Amino acid sequence: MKLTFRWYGQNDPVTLDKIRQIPKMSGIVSAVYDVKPGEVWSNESILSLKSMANENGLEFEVVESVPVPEEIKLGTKNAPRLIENYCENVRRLGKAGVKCICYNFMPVFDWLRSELEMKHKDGANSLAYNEETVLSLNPLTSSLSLPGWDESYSKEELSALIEKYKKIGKEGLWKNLEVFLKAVIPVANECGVNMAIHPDDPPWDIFGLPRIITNEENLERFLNIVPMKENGLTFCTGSLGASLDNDLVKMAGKFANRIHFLHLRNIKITAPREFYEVGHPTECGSIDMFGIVKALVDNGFDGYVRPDHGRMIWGEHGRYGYGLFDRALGATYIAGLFEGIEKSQGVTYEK
Ligand code: DNO
Repeated sequence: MKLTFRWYGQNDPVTLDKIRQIPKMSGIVSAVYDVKPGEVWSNESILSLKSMANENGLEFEVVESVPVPEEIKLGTKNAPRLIENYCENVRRLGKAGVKCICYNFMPVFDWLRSELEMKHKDGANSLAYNEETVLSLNPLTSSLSLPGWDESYSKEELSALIEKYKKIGKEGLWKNLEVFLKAVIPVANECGVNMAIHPDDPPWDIFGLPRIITNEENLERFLNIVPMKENGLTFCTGSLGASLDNDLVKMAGKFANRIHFLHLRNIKITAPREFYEVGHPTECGSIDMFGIVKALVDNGFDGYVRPDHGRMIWGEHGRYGYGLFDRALGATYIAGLFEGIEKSQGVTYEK
C-alpha cells in the first residue's frame, strides 16, 4: 500500500513541508480547485501540483476529485460534451503520472453533517451527523447552510435541481452513471489510470435526492456495469460504515481487488442515523479498522490509503476534518496496522 495525505493546494494551512515529515508518507492527494466542474484542467495547473509535491519529496499519483457535473448525473443534452471533457482530464492526468482518480456520483450535495465542532469529553471536537437536525435544515425551507453544501445555488435553482433528480429517480441516476462509465473507463484503461468512485456520505437518500453508491448490493451492481479493473472503488469506511446494514469487513474482502483507494476514518454510531467522528483506532469508534485492513491485505489489496477526517485536537483550527494533527496520528496508526498485519503474513519490508 502507499500512504497518502489530502492536500488542498497552496491555500491549505497544512503545508507540504509538514506533510512530508509524517512517517512513511509517500504522496499527496490533491486536485485543481480553481476550475468549474465539467471544465478541462490546464496542463500547467496539473504539472504545477506535481512539481510542488515532488519538490517536497512527495508523489502526486492520486487525484481527489475530478468532480462530475450535475448535467452528467442528470443526463442532459450537454452531458456528451461534458463527458468528453472528463475523458480529456483523465488523459491529461494519466500523462502527468496520476494513477488513481477519486470521484463521486452524489446528486447536488457531497458529504453532509449537522455539526462541525461537536465537543468531546477530552476537549477535542469533530464533525457529527444527526438525521433529525439535517432534515430540519432542508435547504429549500431554511436559510442555514451545512458543510458539504454547494453555496453557489440560489433557492430557486436548488429547488429546480432537486425536482429534476426526483423525476429521474434512482434508476435514472443508474442509467446516467452507466453512460458515464462506458465512456470514461475505456479511456482510463488506455491511460493507465484507475477510477475509484467514492461512496455516498452518508449512504442513504437525503431531501428526496437519490443516492446509489451505498451498500454491498449496489457496489456489486456498480462494478458489474463495466467489469474492468479500472472501474473501481474508493472504500471509505466512515461513509459506508455510517449504515448499520453494511458489513464492512465482508465488503472489504469481497471487493479488495477492485478497491484502489482506501479512506480510513472511524465514527461512533450513537443511534441509527446518528454518529460523530472519532480518532482512527478501532476502539475509539464503531468501525472495525483492524478487521477491514486485514480483510483487504488477506485479499491482495495494494492500493493507496489515506487517513480520512480527523478531529481537531491540541487547539488546532483549520479546514473541518482536515487538520494536521489528528490526521497525522491516524497516518501512523494506519502504517502500524498495515505493518502488523503484513508482517504477520510474512511480508518483508525493505530498509
Ligand atoms: C470528504 C471527502 C469527500 C470526497 C468526495 C470524493 O471529506 O471524503 O468530499 O472527497 O466525495 O469525490
